[in-house]
Amino acid sequence: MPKAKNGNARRENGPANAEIASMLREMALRLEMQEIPFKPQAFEKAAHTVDALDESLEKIHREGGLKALDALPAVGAGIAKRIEEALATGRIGELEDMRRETPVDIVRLSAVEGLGPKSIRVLHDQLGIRTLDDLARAARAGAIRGLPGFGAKTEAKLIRGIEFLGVDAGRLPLGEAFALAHRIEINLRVEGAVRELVFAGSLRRRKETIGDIDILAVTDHPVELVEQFVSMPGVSAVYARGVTKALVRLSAGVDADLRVVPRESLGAALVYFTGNKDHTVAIRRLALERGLKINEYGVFRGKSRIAGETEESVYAAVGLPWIPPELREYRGEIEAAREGRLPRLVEQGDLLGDLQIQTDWTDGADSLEAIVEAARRMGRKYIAITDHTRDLPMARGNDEERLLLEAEAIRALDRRMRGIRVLAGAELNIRRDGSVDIADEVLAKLDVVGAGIHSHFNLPREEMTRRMIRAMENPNVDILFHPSARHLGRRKAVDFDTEAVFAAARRTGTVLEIDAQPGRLDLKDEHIRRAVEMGVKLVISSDAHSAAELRYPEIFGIGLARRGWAEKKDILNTLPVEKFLKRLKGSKTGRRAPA
Ligand code: DGT
Ligand code: CA
Ligand code: CA
Ligand code: ZN
Repeated sequence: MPKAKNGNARRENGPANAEIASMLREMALRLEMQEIPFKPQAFEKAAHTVDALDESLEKIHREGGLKALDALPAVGAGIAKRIEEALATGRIGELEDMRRETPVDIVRLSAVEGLGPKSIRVLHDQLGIRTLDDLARAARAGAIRGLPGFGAKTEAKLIRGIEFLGVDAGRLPLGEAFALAHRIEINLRVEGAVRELVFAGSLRRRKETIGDIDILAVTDHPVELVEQFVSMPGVSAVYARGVTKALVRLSAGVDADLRVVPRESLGAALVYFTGNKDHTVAIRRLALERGLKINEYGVFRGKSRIAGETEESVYAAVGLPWIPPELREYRGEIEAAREGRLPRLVEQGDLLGDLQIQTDWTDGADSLEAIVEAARRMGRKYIAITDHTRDLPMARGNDEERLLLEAEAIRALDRRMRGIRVLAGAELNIRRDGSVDIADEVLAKLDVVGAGIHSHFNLPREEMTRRMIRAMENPNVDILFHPSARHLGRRKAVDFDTEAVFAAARRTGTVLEIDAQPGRLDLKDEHIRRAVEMGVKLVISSDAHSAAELRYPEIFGIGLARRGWAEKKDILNTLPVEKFLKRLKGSKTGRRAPA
């Protein structure tokens, strides 16, 4: 096997290999969980082989068929067949069956030090543990120590192991919390007892993970509302209930906190319960300086209430303009408010375009026509279709020929459409060395080119930084997609020098993406803020793989951008299409569509 480990060797193996390797690894874990002898080791070894390949499995298979796969070291006929299946369909049927049979998150669970597949099976069968969160909860509740083969010591070790993983087991990604909140809202509004219902806390601040869901309600029927809340579907335990408040556990693994507040206190309660704590403590300090008292019921001078019905009134009482919730992290927003230099944050409704969308030409679920029609109906003025390219055969990535075919289809559709401009684009793969997987002369024919990291996530910081900068130096790469390549709860951000990368974005005129997929949220808030400070331009895009996901920019992207202090002028897809295209570095002659 050619195992050129020196960095200069040209490497073609992309994520396809990595994805197949992880499927094989999961097969190994699951076979081990079933206590099947020998096979797990075979799959594990094959996974190793795949990881170390210098060529893509797709290419090996294309050139040499099943025989060439079989000829790989440690890959026998059975495993070769499964690799072939994965290449053709993106999945291994047997693996899917095993996942259905025992629906445990075996990959993340087995990452916990001291926890192997056989123990995972016991934990699943005895306690119904499926996820890392389940495990953390059971261990902390002392539910594990009684199981056969486990003791208090093992339990303590598991807790340490979970903590070491750095996964905050108690927190929910924003996207999941949002979906839950939406269901709660529907349940609470159904009877009509609610006059006002608002989410407060970290959810309102749009933080990327949520500890618990805080809800404020105004109602004339508090008792009924509390009753409705504790008995809604999805409540697994009621921790506390009173006349005006209740705290429940949801089976999704997070708590929800309801408080009924008087109408005239809603603003004060919102300020108090939106937080964050440091922000509200600072507001209270300002009140004290003015001889005022502030709490969740209002702002008081002596016994008289001088403000509290609206948030504006509360901020005004301490001499400040209203501060948007996304800024309330005690990161300089109070000084900025006092000095009249709060940013004029980008808003819902500002976005005219969407610059990253996949269709069923590659791994999207919907056809080009369906996606474009959905985007038009939701009011987008322009969208770029950016299907995957060659190095992602698992996603049926386009080679040059197919990419140009798709671009033709896009242009034909664009000519037929009214009210929306459809741009021909691509989502390229940034290779290990910073080159991209589509030839320049083809890229020059597209309207918008994005490139992202989909492989080699673990390069050392300097190499990663060089790689990203080189990709941005490509005159045809307009946008760096999901710059840190993180996948929340699954893959951490790649290690890169943000200062150097943002400076290069500025210098080369490369736009950075705020990817609004709830599993990505990439760039993240602090990075957006720094990029904005450095004068880098951004776009907020959906990274949609289906029509329903086209809403992600409004649901998640805008909030994220606002947490990064981004204004409308920082976000290029608030511009009309012609102006937008002019701001792309690639918008040179020859880039526009030949009629
Ligand atoms: P989370 O739930 O961990 O994602 O974060 P938050 O910010 O939602 O925090 P949470 O749910 O504990 O409390 C909601 C808000 O209530 C918090 O942002 C500020 C306010 N709050 C809670 N406890 C205190 C407190 O002890 N003092 C003050 N000033 N405010 C508090
Ligand atoms: Ca909370
Ligand atoms: Ca709370
Ligand atoms: Zn991508």
